[in-house]
Amino acid sequence: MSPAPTQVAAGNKEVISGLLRRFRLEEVLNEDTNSKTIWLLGAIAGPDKLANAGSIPGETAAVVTLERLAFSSQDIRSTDPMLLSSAVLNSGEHNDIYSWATGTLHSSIFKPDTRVAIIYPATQKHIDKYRRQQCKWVSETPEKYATITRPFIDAQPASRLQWVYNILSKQVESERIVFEDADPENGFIILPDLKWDATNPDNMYLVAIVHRRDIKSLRDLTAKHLPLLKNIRDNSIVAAQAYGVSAEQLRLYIHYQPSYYHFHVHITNVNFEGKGMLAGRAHLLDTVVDNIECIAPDYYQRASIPFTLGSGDILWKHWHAQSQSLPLSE
Ligand code: G7M
Repeated sequence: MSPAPTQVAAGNKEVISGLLRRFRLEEVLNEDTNSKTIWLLGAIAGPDKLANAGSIPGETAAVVTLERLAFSSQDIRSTDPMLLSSAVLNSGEHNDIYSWATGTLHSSIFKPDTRVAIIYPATQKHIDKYRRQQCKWVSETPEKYATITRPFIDAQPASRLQWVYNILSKQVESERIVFEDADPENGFIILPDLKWDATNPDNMYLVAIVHRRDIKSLRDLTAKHLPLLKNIRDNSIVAAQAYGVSAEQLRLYIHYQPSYYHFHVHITNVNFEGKGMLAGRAHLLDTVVDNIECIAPDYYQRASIPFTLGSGDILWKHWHAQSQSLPLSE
């Protein structure tokens, strides 16, 4: 199995700086003022100097995510007491007891203020995922799952999961692993999600990726997977403790539909809120365990499961074509 050329190894500053310098902006795909994030589509000229990649001639699509980092209460309290007095303001208003301004804080300690993520080369699926799009609601019966969703899942190229296999075989991100149970049936790796820089526990975001490769999604879970699910639940607590996050601060959930059809569980600080935990996508691990254990061992094969899809999502195009009895072009 060859290492993935598509994701830049974390911490490889030179490679990432090189990619950013060569990035030519084509389109702002989306922006979110709440999370202070912007998603950019552009092109990067080859040849490329990624460690494990061959030369990529010409220009190739790339998606860059820029996210303003949150303030850390720890820094404000202890590490950098001069933070507020260092403020250089460029505009301001004052009215009675109210004052406000914009400006820049100059920390005495160098602190990054932006998180950059690059997907390069980006596929059309990546571009569609980040482009602003309308949300569509789908109610998936077991029959619709069998005729629409499962064939779509089975048609996913194995290369989409290369990043997962690279983590499981410790070719990348091995220094970020916080917990591993190596058992091939009930084992998994827990590590920080790429969306979290592993510094501020208030927005802790870990992901547990199972070693076994035969569970594509929530739909495949049955009573025989209960030991695995409970194992993840118990050891998420252990992993979170490494960041000072206690059991009652944890929110564990599974996406349906996920972006990647290799079973994994999201482990987040309950104080952190993001789009990934909205109804229509996130299923709490506790509820999943209960449904299988207390309601029916084949609950997820018998249930109708509603979910949302973006209008640009290829799976939505399959659903739409079916409901209109249209032939599929993809
Ligand atoms: O939506 P879904 O349940 O498939 O979520 C997959 C999760 O995996 C997301 O929260 C991604 O941010 C995370 N993720 C995706 N990639 C490509 C990576 C990666 O290379 N490393 C890590 N640590 N997390 C990833």
